[in-house]
Amino acid sequence: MTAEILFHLFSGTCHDRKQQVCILLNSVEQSACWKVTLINCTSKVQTSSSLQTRYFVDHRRVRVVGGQGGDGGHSFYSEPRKIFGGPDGGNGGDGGHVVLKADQQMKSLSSVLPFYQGVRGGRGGSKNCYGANGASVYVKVPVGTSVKEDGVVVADLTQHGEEYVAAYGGAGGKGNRFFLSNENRAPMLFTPGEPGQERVLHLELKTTAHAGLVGFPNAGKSSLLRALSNAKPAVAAYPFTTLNPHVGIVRYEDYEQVAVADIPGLIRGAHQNRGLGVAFLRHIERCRFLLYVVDLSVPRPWIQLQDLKYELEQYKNGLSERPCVVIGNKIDLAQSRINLPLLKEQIGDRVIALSALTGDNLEELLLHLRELYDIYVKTEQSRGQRPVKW
Ligand SMILES: Nc1nc2c(ncn2[C@@H]2O[C@H](COP(=O)(O)OP(=O)(O)OP(=O)(O)O)[C@@H](O)[C@H]2O)c(=O)[nH]1
Ligand SMILES: [Mg+2]
Repeated sequence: MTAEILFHLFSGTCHDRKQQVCILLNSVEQSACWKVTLINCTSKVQTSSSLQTRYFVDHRRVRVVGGQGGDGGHSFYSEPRKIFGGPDGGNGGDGGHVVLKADQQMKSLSSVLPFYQGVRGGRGGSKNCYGANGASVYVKVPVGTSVKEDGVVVADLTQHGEEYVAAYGGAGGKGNRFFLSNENRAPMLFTPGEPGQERVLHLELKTTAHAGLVGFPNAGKSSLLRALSNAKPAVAAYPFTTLNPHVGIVRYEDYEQVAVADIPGLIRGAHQNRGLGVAFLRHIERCRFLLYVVDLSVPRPWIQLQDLKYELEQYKNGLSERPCVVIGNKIDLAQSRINLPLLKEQIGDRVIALSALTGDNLEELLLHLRELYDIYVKTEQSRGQRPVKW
């Protein structure tokens, strides 16, 4: 019976496991032992699901410290027939560097930690043995990461495999053998290793995604990203459900992939840090084209669009001029169907009316998204630059 229960416990999903255990517990005599197993299983479930939540991160502040150099050795050679063999303390090894390395597998800075310390160099030993150099610590960052120090760009990692030494390790100290001279045949002096370089760097991704979903809270941006891609941002009927950007990938039949970012909702005055503030305008700035999502069911939806463009323009001149398309969401609602012609009339531009909830007319958006992407790729190529591919 024990083996049977354990088999059921560790097969299937965690949620299933709990259910299976509950069912089995009804059929088996409940002992303290089984209760412990159940509690352990539940706590594991909670830990793993909280670890799985990983947001898209496009800027990070990192403190990097190179490894400390190893101390010089201090010893004198001695053997039975050669008691005063002279100084033989070797030099310490150099401390390891902290190196940023562009990797095309990385798409976000979410795995970059706030602090990195290089490996310490080894201490110099006797018999003129040098200490081992500390190994370099490599930090993988996405291609297109720009490194800033005190607001000044110090490196741009634009190619796969490109490296930037963020912090140099300290030099190793000198052992007492180094100080041997005609004047001093038995030097007692040795020096400690130097500390590694210490810096505070700001890493920024130049591109958050190809397309950014820009809209007021509750407009349905997250619902739309869920409908377009495999991303699963939270959806709820209250404002500011999304607090961090999410990136979903839209896949086309010819294997081209378009990255779409769900950016937290903007409100009037966002450029003055109202609502969730200017941080999210910065994410929008890093999108190549914009998808304005307007809730068609609210009265006078064109006001939302005007406000959004105004906020973008206030944040950065020309930002609202990026290639864009207006998406009228929630067309499944009766009020939306009344508002749609009014919106078209007011803005005099194309509006893709769809429903993220029911999936109505998503195809039109997918086709237009691909057109915007193709234009972006051609523009970059004509400028002699490589377009960002996902
Ligand atoms: N009827 C209808 N409801 C929708 C549609 N799209 C989204 N909703 C609802 O609108 C509410 C808000 O949707 P979200 O996707 O969370 O909106 P959001 O723009 O991401 O909101 P924030 O994260 O707060 O900025 C949810 O209750 C959704 O179910 C739609 O096409 N039709
Ligand atoms: Mg959202």
